Amino acid sequence: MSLIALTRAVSPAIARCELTHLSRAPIDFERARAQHEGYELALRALGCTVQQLPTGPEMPDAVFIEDAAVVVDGLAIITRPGAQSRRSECEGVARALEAYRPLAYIEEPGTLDGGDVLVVGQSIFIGLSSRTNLAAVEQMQRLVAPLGYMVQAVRVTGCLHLKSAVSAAADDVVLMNRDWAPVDAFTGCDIIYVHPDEPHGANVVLIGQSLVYPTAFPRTRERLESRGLGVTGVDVSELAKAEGAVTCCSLIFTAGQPAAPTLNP
Ligand code: CIR
Repeated sequence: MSLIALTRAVSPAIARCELTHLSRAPIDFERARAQHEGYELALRALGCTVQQLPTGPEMPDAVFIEDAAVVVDGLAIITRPGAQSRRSECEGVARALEAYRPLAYIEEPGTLDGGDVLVVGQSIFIGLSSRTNLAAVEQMQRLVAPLGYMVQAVRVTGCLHLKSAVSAAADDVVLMNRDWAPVDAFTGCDIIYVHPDEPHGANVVLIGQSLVYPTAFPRTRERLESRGLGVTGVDVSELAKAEGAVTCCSLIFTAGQPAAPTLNP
């Protein structure tokens, strides 16, 4: 089944990005662009067809495309990002996704960033953060329940998004910083903890059985590799200054929908 990775070019205005937990540091645009290209190369090497959307100076954070939508089997949900400055990103992402999925929308008073949505099998964990509220969790629940997904809200503290604290590293395995999200929400999963010196290391992209992971976290990478997980390292240090990690730079999904089950074989 072919995998699409939707990405979005780095905005020339990335220096004006939103920041919540980080102090502003100068971002080298050309370097950020080159790192983003390296990230896209890694996705291609792991079998994704990369489709890059254009950006503009009016959307400084557009490269973090994950926040504009959530794609599951059978549906793409266009979000209503918690930061007002990011809402204009959604239209272009919706136009790209309608080729692959029926669309649904998070509506006012709901706010939701895709970075707060972690899908593990049929479970969807949604972070209650400074960007995502309970109204959006309830809307998500109504949208995905008919597709067989279970939604669980998880309180996030000390970081921007749920996926800054915990992300999927394999089927039923998560990589986690236990200071930023409650461990007991993930009792059904096998948990790998980030190295204590690398609190920002809990965000990893999972493609099939392979991982794309920042080179900035070598000690946590060792923990992943010692569990037999294959890791491709990417340098995303400039994007990290904009409070981005690796999952946020793509929306990865199957192009074709799984065939309907055969009822009478
Ligand atoms: C923001 O604050 O919205 C951006 N500067 C960073 C968003 C990163 N998104 C993500 O991790 N899903």
